[in-house]
This record gives sequence, C-alpha cells and structure tokens, in this order.
Amino acid sequence: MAQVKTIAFLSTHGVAMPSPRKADQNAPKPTSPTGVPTGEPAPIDARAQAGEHLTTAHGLRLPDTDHSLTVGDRGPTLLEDFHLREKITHFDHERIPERVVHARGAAAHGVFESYGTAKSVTRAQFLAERGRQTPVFARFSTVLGSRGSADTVRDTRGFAVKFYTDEGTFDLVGNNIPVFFIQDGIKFPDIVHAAKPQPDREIPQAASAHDTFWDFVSLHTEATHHVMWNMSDRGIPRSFRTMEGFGIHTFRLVNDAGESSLVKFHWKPVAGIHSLVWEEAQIAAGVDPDFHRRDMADGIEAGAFLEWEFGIQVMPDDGTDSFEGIDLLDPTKLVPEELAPVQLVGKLTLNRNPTNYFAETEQVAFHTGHLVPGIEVTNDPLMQARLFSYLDTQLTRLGGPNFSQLPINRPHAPVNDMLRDGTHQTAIHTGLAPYRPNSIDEGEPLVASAKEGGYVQVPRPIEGVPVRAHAASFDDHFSQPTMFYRSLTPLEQDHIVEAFTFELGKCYEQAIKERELQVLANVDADLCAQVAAGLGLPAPKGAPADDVELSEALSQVVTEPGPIAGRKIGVIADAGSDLAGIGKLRTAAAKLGASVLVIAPVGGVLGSGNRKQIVDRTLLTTRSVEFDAVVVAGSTTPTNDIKLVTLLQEAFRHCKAMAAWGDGSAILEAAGIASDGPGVLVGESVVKAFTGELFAAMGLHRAWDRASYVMASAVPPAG
Ligand code: HDE
Repeated sequence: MAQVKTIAFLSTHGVAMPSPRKADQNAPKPTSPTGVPTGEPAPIDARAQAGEHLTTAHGLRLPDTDHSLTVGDRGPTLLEDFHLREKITHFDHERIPERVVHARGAAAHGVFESYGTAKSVTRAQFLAERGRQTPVFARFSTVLGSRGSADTVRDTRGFAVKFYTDEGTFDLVGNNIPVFFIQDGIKFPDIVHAAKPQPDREIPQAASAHDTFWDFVSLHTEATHHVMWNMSDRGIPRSFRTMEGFGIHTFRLVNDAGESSLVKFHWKPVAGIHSLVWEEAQIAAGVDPDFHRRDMADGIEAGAFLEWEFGIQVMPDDGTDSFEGIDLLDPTKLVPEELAPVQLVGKLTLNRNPTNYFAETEQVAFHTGHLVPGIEVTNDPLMQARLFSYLDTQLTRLGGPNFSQLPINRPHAPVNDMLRDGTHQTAIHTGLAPYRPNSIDEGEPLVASAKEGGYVQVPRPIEGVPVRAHAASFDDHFSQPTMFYRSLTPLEQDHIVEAFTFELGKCYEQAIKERELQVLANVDADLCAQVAAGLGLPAPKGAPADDVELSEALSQVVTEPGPIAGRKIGVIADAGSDLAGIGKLRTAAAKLGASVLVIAPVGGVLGSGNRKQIVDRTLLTTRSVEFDAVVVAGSTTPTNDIKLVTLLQEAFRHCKAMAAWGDGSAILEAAGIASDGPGVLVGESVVKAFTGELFAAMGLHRAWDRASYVMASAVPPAG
C-alpha cells in the first residue's frame, strides 16, 4: 500500500504539530554490540530515531530543513550553516565500496531446521540435533556485475548462507555451480580481471561475452568445466528459489568420537531446478532488471517462502583426499551423485525480507573462516586462499575491524573476544584486563576444551617442502566437462551450443574464437562442430574422452510436475471477461502458493462486488517474461494490440504453459497460437480439471515440445 506522507498535522489552533511516530521508527530489540540480548529497552534509542522532532545527528531540534541559511532570501549561503554541512556531508558518504565480486545481490532471513541425520558424521549442534532450529541470513548474487546491474544476466550465482548457531556463526559461502574456474586462489585476480568489464571503456557490464574473458579461459583450460556450466541453463536461473547451491570445496566433518569424513555440501531446491531461456533472460534484463530480487521479495511477502533441503555427499577421510579416482582437493571437479548420493540433513526456509537493504544485505560480511566445531576445511588451495580473503575484504568495505558488531553480523552466541578499540567501535567495554593471562579478572575469559565446545581441529599431519606446484591429478581439465555435456538432454545441449555461439560471436579477436574452439574440440566433437558452424569457422580436431561415465543427476529437465509455489500466472482480461472465472483460478492457485496477475488494456479495477478484479499490469507495464503461464480469460474482447500479440507469441516461444477458457481461445488463435498446439490448454470454463492441468504444466517448468522455438535464432510459427 502506498504510504501517504504527512508532513505535519494542524492543531485546533492551526499550529503545526509533529506527526505521530511510525512503527518502523521504533528501536530494534536491544542487544549488546556483540549480540547478547540486554533485556529491558536501552535508555538510549539505538537507532537514533527517538523523540518526535527532527534533530541534527547530535540531538539539536531543527526549525527547518528545506532552506539553507542565506544572507537575505536571495543572498549567498553562510558557512556557518552547520545543519546544511552535516546533512550534505553525511549524504556524501552514504555509499561504501561495493563488493569486488558478487556486488549485485539480494537477501532474506530464515530458519534452518536439522533432520538430525548428520549426527553420525558431525558434532556441529545445528546439524546433529534433530529438530534444532537455527536463524539464518542468505544472500544471492551475480558475480561480475556492479551493484546496479541486471539480475538475469548469464553468470554464476553466489549462494551464501550465514547460520547464527549457538556455537558461533557458520558461513557457507557457495555458488549455484558445483565447480570453480580456478584450482588455486592465487589466480582469482586474473580470472576476475579478465571477466569484469574491459578496463578501457568499462564494457560490457555484467557479461562474460567479451574478448578478455574468452582470452583468459581459452588459455586457462582448468576453467573449462565451470565455463560449461556457465554456458548451460544453470547460468540463467529462473529465480533464486529454483537454483541448486553448492559448497564447492570438500569440507571435513568431525563427529563426537573425533572421527572425520570428507563431504561436499548441497542445497536442493524444493521448487525444483528451473532456468530462464536465453531470449527471456535478455528481455527481462531490460524490462525488469530486478527480476530475481523482486521474485524473492514478492514471494516471501505472499507467504510463498523459499525452501531448500540441505544435503551432504560423504566420502571417507582415508588420507588420500580422493574418491573413486576424483581428486577431492581440486575445486574444478565434482563427485557424481551416482557415486556418492546426496544425503539430506536439514531444511532451509527463507521467510522474512530484510527491513533495510543497506544495513542488512549490503553490510552482511561472509567469511569462509566462520566455522563451528565439527566442520573443518581441507587443503584445497582455493579454499585456503579464501580463508585469508574474506576477512581482509571487510576491512576496506566496512571500514575497519569492528564489522562483527553491525547488527546483521552479530553472532547469536555470546562473545567475549578481548578485541578492543578500532574504527567504529560501538561497544563500551568495561573492565581493565582485556589480556591473558590476568589476575585482575581472575583469569577470565577462560579457554574452552573440545568438550566445552572449543574449536579443536582434528589432528592432521602435514609435511613436505614448500613448492609452487600442484598434484598431477589437477592436470585433467577435460574429462568432467565431457561428462557434464554428454549427461544432459539434447535440448540442454542445444542451449549450450547457442550460448557458446552467442558469447564467442561477441568477441572481436579471431584468434581467441579459434583457441576456444580448440578447447571445445577436447570436450566434445559435436559441440565444437556446431559452435564452429555458428561462428562460420572450421572445427578443429581434438581428443575428447570417449569413455566417461555419465551422470543423469546433472540434467535439470524433469518429467514429473513439481510444486508451483511462488510462480506467476498472467491472465489476459478486460471489463467484459469472465471475472468469476478469474476469481476461481486465483483461489485455486493461491492454495498452491502461486499468484494470479490480471493484465488488462488499461489500469484500474474490472467489475464490481464479489467479481471485482484489480488490474495488476497493463500491456504497457509488463512483458511475457514476468509469467510462468499465460492464460486468456473467457469473454475477453479480441484486440489487435501488437503488445498483446507479442506477449502471447513470446510466452509461446519461451515454452510457457498457455491456456484459454471459453472463447478466449480465439485470442490465442489470432496471435498465431493453435489451440491444439503443444502445451496449449483450452477449456470451457475454470473447473478443477482445467486448473489441475494448467498447474501440472507449470510444474513441468516448460512445454519442451516447443523446444525448437526457444532458440532465439529460430523463427516463431507463422500466424
Ligand atoms: Fe569469493 N569473494 N573469492 N568465492 N565469494 C567475495 O568477499 C574471493 C570464491 C563467493 O553475498 C568477496 O565479502 C577470492 C569461490 C560468494 O556477500 C571477496 C577467491 C566461491 C561471495 C571474495 C574467491 C566464492 C563472495 C567480495 C579465490 C564459491 C558473496 C566481498 C581464493 C564457493 C558473498 C566479500 C556475499 C565474495 C574473494 C573464490 C563465492 C573479494 C580471493 C571458490 C558467494 O573477498
């Protein structure tokens, strides 16, 4: 609901009175700067929003904030205007440096509930104890773009989760792709410099389709596996709720008995894995750059929470750091689920939107070194470098070493750290002895043994001479990319071909295209031949592996309908439409957590009384990309508005569920969409069979029978 701004009320004497305080001006629940609840409200309001009058930052009441102090009403401004200078100075410093990578993000609060099934492998309480609930904050991001870039660009997505456990904060800072570009953290600046906009003109924004990216990855073949995932449908997710998440690195879990196992972490979306199609992603980037963050915020607001099951693949910690011939320390390799099934250990539900983007989403500080007893790292050289980086970057971004005192970063476990002073210190520490050993505080704070919850690493012998080298097993850059490509359905393979052809087609340097074709030749000859044909270049010969084991789990195409919570149905209607039918559709969809948005020629309200329908979108304010299904309501008057024809044709071309009831089918036909076409449903009226069929089609994500139309380069059906 739009908020009406009341500047001031007039008292009965016509004197301006302060407006009543709004609920969101109340102070947050009081906690100490280190996160410990302080019980009764603090005497001083922590949010500096106390009192009814506008003040300076130092509490001086202000008579006016709309006029600078000037000499006469047409004269120069006085330097003496301390209010003007304070207001502008604060404003000038409102921004902090954006993240070097993952700058564009959106986040939500939620809860993690443990199934207790990981107890045999870890002593981490938030995983081991069945039914235990842990508050979480999850931030999703793109990697390459700036803070203001579009959501639906082709890119890897960050999937970072902060668990505020009673034993300390655990951060799982992962991605939606299970492998990484590089095997050693020392190369991270290289890949990021190559992938970010080119330094001369700073273009392209948030895109890998440019020479420097392809220059680097074609020379640096360990990136091939990640690039294959990026060029697949995984690079353009439909929404955050339909992304898988991965911890990527191998972690070490340790149980109560001190036994350790090696694990890979997985987030399995309850809504299923679902992606955009490329043309849809491109259109959405223009018409709604906030596509993903809007989807998450709207869904949470509507009660369609985002859900994932948390899973682990468990491998023996037998000292070899490898499993079935796969080097577990190499972050460019995954472990196929057929070899080590994902065991589900808990559920994540995101159910609350942040209150303030800056205070929460922008200031949240993740760190791979935020670990809890029972979860340890391995010698993966990428992980090892991250352990340094994430603490270091916060010093610049958040301006000093006290960022753990910001509300979003405060641990929920009690903190007694003896860290003192520093920029932006907000705690008023008491006592005289922030040092150990001491006698003044009788030796406190005490250190904790493993039994008392102390973080004691499992013993692991390390020996060797310092070298700048990797194990020979790191040299296999191609067998898993080949496995990935060949494990997908032909449809998904087509999308990869198109993505490579698009990206390389945007490069200027011929030598770079040719070198990347050589890389593809070592992944799969057909893939290489098709991309080469699209580029108009000869296909080089390579030596792809011909004996790779395939992994069906890598495909995201489903044959059984999944849930449709959070999905959107666009209904084309006007004042004469069967409004009662729309109401029925809305009720049926709402039961499954999906929403109906009415699209009419002009805004306002259709009908009145019980049948009334509010117009959510007009043909001017929406495009088909916003919807998972498009339905034409019965008795809607046909129109030759080109925007409607475009909307219907795009929805058809993007393989969305489409339907019409009553004579609404004539409007589909007029747009060139046959009522008996693949994935097109027509019915007499909105009855259970009609909605059931529509929801099942949406649960399949796409009507892939129309797959040939998805290719942006293919021609849509003639009218
Ligand atoms: Fe990051 N990464 N990264 N990264 N990363 C950052 O930390 C870095 C890596 C990932 O929503 C930065 O707080 C280095 C792998 C996510 O706030 C920075 C290396 C994976 C996020 C940084 C890596 C990631 C970041 C930027 C190589 C997947 C967003 C601001 C050693 C497992 C977290 C910040 C959020 C953020 C550095 C490698 C994922 C600069 C040096 C591998 C999801 O510190």
